Amino acid sequence: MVDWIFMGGPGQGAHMQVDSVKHMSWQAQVRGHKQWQLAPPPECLYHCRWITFTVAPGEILVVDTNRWYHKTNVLPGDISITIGAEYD
Ligand SMILES: O=C(O)CCC(=O)C(=O)O
Repeated sequence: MVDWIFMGGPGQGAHMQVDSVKHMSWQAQVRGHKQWQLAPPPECLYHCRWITFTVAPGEILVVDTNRWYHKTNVLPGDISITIGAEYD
């Protein structure tokens, strides 16, 4: 299983992608604010909506990044630090 840490300054983030890891994951926002955009997996493309939200320090996101396309953007004000791990 993969553990990870993402760090970046305002305006940085991940481009729209899906992952290729074994399980879904939790991601805890430690510092800074980061906007996420989730785009539905193909099987619910015509029924599900895009989801856009911001995570703040102390919040934890649980998402299957293998299925949901995702994109992130660190918001102005501080660097962003996120830790996460796969779980089953
Ligand atoms: O947290 C980020 O900025 C990127 C997260 C990501 O792309 C991932 O978990 O696969």
